[in-house]
Parts: sequence; C-alpha cells; structure tokens
Amino acid sequence: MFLKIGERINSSRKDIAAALKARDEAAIRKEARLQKEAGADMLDVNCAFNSKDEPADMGWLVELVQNETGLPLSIDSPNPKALESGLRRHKGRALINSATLERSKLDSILPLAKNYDADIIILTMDEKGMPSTEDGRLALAKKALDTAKAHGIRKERLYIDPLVRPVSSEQRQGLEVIKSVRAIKSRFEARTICGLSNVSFGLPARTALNSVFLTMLLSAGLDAAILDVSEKKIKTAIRAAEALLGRDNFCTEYLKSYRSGEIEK
Ligand code: THG
Repeated sequence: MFLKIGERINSSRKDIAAALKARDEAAIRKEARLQKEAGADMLDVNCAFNSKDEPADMGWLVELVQNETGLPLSIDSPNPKALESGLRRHKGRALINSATLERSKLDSILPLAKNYDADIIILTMDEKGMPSTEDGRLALAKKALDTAKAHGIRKERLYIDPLVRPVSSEQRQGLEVIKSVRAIKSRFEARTICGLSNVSFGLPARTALNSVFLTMLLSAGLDAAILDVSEKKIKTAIRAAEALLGRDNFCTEYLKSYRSGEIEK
C-alpha cells in the first residue's frame, strides 16, 4: 500500500519553528494529532532550519510526537548527530531521512541504518550535485543500491528519492522525476519516495499542482511520499488514483473515504 508521510512538523514552517524555540508541547502535539487523524501512516520530523542545537531539538521532537501518536517517524535531517539523537529515542522501526551519495554522508549515515535496523532514504545526489535527467538519476539509484548492499542493508529497507525540484524554475523537472520513478521501479525493483510539495514552490494554488503531480507519480509506481495529509485534494487524488489503477479491491477504500466525507466531489 502507498505510504503517506505527514510533512507538517518541519521548522521551515513558521508555526513549527516558533513552537520548537518555545518548547511548546501543546502546539507540536496538535500538529501530530491532526496528521494522524487525517490518515498519516508515518510523520516526518524536521528541525534543521534555524536550530541552535539540532540533536537536542530532534530528540525532544521524536519523544513528543511518538508519545502523542504512537506512529513511526521519518527522522529528517542532513546531520548524522541529529539523526542518531532521534533514532536513540525512537520506538519501533524508524525511517532515516536521508543519506546522499557523498562519501562522508554514506560512511556516517549507512551504519546508523544498520545499527538501529531502520529504513533509509537515499537521495539521488552526490559530490557533483543533483542530476537533472532520468539517466543521471538512474545511475545514482544504481549506486545507492550497490552501496547499501555493500553496507549489509537489504533492498527492502531502502527508498530511493529522485529529488523533486520546483517546476517554477525548471519546467522539465516534473517529467524527469516521473520518468525516473517508473525506471527505478522497473529496472531495479527498488522502492521510491518523493517530497511532493517541493514541486510547487513559487507558484499559486500549490495544492492543485501537488495533487495532480501525485496522481502522475502514483501511476508511475511511487511507493511513498512526504506530503500534507490534511489537504482534501491530496487525499482525493490518492483514493481516486488507487481505485483507477486497480490497487483498491472493489474500490473499498474509495467508498469508505467517500462515506466519511474525505473525497472532494
Ligand atoms: N525528500 C525527502 N525529504 C524531504 C523532502 C524531499 N523533506 C523536506 C521536504 N522535502 C518535504 N517536506 C516539506 C514540508 C513543508 C513544505 C514543503 C515540503 C512546504 N512548506 C511551506 C513553505 O515553505 O512554503 C510552509 C509555509 C508555512 O506554512 O509556513 O511547502 O524532497 N526525502
């Protein structure tokens, strides 16, 4: 089943940054609860932006959000110390978000996946940066799979993230990501994940773009996404696409969502 990861506990959002700074438990609990009630399978927690002590902030967030929801978390940081601080406090299987293919990152982050028996996202990005084409992304996906294997991490624990970029500044990037997801699935049978909302930066009516993009990605075989589960358009897109793609037996989930008022007519 498609994995929905709630994106809202991210310090790039003003309310979350303020709640983190003030150690406002009630505000964070509320965001966590809202996303669980909206059907999130997992919650992303990110406190990288403007943090003075990211490992401390991450530890606090992980305990608080799991205490409120009991959901598994996607621990989102480029900083291995913050990742480990979150992993130490996490109950059950966490998702490490993320490693890149830069040597220093691989050497510090892949062992964390092994030691904490966590799932891990590897981004298609290396010392040379982020490739713009499907071929470039595929080459790095292959490298991610090989490197994970060399570290004793099985394919079942891995997600490849082809890195979504705003179409407002690079118009071909939506299509290249869709093609990359399809190719990574068919060539390597590896799981794929995207941070959906990046696609619409700098444009109005972002949810319209996000939900249409998600529909296309689902058709290409995307396994998981970090997205705003509280948006009705997003939930409608997921339920409709799964029914239309034959992934919802007897359209049970679609009908259930319709009856509970979650489908936007
Ligand atoms: N891949 C992986 N992880 C990721 C991303 C990715 N983590 C971070 C990000 N991308 C996904 N999460 C978000 C969270 C919020 C927003 C976008 C992506 C967002 N926020 C509004 C903004 O900044 O304009 C918030 C405005 C506000 O409410 O203050 O759009 O690609 N692996």
